[in-house]
Amino acid sequence: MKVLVTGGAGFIGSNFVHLTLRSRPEAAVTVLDSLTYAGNAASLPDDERVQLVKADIVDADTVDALVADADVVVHFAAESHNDNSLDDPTPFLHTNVIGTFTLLEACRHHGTRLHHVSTDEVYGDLELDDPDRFSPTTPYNPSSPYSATKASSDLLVRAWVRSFGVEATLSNCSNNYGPRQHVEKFIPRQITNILDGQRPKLYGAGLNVRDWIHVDDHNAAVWAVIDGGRPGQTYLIGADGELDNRTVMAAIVREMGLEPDAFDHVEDRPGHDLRYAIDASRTREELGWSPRFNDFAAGLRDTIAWYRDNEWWWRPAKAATELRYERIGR
Ligand code: NAD
Ligand code: TDX
Repeated sequence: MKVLVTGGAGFIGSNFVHLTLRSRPEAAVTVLDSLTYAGNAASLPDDERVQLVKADIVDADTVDALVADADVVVHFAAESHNDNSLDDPTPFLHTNVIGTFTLLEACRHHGTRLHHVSTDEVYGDLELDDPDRFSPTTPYNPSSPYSATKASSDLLVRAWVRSFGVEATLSNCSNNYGPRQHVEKFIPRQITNILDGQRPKLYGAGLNVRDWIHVDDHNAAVWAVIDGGRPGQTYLIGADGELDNRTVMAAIVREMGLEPDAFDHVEDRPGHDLRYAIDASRTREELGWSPRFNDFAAGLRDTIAWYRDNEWWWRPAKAATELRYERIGR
């Protein structure tokens, strides 16, 4: 089975490639990735079953040739960071919207099976006490340029399924954590700040709730959708892992041996979504998937250990990331 993974040098995509090599002996993987600041060839396994093609997802000729040669395409490539999208939305339109369009056209021409990886942020946010969680019928209501472009890409996929019969599935997942996540994101930023002797940074009061899932659980669900998902269908992926940012910060600080108040409150993110929460019952019931990493404290401990042991991986990105945060005052 030839699997084309777009964005496979990023956080979730590279973990998907590792999982695929471990669990699918018949699979050969081609990664299409332009290696932006968020992509890292060193995240990929050194294995003859993996080939990296450095190309932009909007490069229609390259995308067409790679799709022609694939049995299935898994589309992770995206600009993925909300703070960056507030600073400059341009690359988000380019990659998330035009990139997804380019890939859809290639899948249409070659009749290739596509799985599109998306986010729960397309649904906007919830009140802290809202009894309902996001479900496949929740109306789209994105808040940031990032989530608006991901919502756009989802709608393009749905339209290409309906109008052109493209055989595509979609999944919308909650916040991932685990190894190889860029140091701009919440959990790795705090861990690497502490390893660097710098204070961690909490946005606003830290009351915002995220629904954490281990990256391997997300990727196992992606494989479950590829294997058993119905074309045109959307599957929500989450592990019932709601925690507010203060609680996650407290767990990191405690686990790394610091005093409970050893972090700074910094200016809040504009338009900051308050709460995400996923109802994954369709995915669980229809596909028989369930998360295996049900102990967040243990998963966090392993993630901290990974960053301690792999400074070579994150060090090159750290200074530039913090400079960018300094410029936007967070
Ligand atoms: P990431 O930023 O770590 O990785 C993105 C990858 O895409 C990088 O390797 C980058 O080089 C590549 N890329 C970016 N622009 C490209 C372009 N124009 N052409 C080719 N490659 C390009 O992101 P991630 O956190 O791994 O997220 C992967 C996907 O999962 C995204 O679609 C994101 O929206 C979605 N998602 C992420 C989360 C999360 O918690 N991180 C949750 C749900 C969904
Ligand atoms: O230093 C920080 N301090 C802080 O309090 C950072 C970087 C973030 N935060 C807060 C903001 C959010 O409430 O932590 C929470 C998580 O922030 P991010 O890691 O930036 O993630 P989020 O904005 O929730 O989006 C993530 O989940 C959905 C991914 O980045 C997206 O790609 C995915 O679609």
